[in-house]
Amino acid sequence: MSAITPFEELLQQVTRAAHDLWIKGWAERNAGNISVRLKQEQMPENGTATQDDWHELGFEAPALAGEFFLFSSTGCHMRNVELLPERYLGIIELDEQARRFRRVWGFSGGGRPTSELAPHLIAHAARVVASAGADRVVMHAHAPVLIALTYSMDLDTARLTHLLWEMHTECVVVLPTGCGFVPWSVPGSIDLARATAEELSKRPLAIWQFHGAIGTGPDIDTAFGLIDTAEKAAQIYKHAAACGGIRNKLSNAQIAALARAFSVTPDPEILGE
Ligand code: 2HA
Ligand code: ZN
Repeated sequence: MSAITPFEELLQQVTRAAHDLWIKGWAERNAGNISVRLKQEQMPENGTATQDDWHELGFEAPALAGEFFLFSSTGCHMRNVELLPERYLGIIELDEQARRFRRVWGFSGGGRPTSELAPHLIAHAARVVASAGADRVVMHAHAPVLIALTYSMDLDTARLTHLLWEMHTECVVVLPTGCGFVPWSVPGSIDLARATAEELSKRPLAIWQFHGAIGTGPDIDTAFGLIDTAEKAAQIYKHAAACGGIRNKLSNAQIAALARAFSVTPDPEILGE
């Protein structure tokens, strides 16, 4: 029995995540996208020789110069990725100035990386610095209850984070630095990318107002798990509100006790509110 290669394993993880984004109800039509900054050992066995021209990014991400990324393709439906991974996924290489990219694997049928290329790459650049190189995954999903909160409440990062911490015991443990709130901007825009990166330089998860979540981490499971945990807290809030209103929630003292028990340090500015 031949062992699975790191590249094959990565493809399995990404196709599983794409399937789960669909099953969760977080990826209607072509919603959602995934990118992974590749380790050397995760490169495809058949190499990355390419005929593709270099394409201008329209921005620079110097922290990512020369790096390779696996991306979901623009327009792809997450529910279909597992059927044809080489069509709906692909690898891009950034040039040494991190100003241009070219396709070096996949995207068969002429696909291109996601329309959210700028927010993804600028998020990767922020997380490379914030995590000292550990974080490699950026995942975007239309998690509906988190999105609904941005319609029903006046939020900022502190209010959103506090609400999630209060409504689910897991939250402060999984997200001690909080969940960033990013005011609405046009999807895929540099404005959205820069505002997101500002939040992601301090915390691994952010919510785009009226749009969705963007989770990051060293691996697929971590990025997916952050979105899942925040969405679960938002669901609990929604269910409790529908069951007659929020009468009880975790207090600051309980949140602090959780943090001590699980050896995490909640953002003091947010816990203090
Ligand atoms: O990729 O979700 O935000 C489709 C989207 C754009
Ligand atoms: Zn989206």
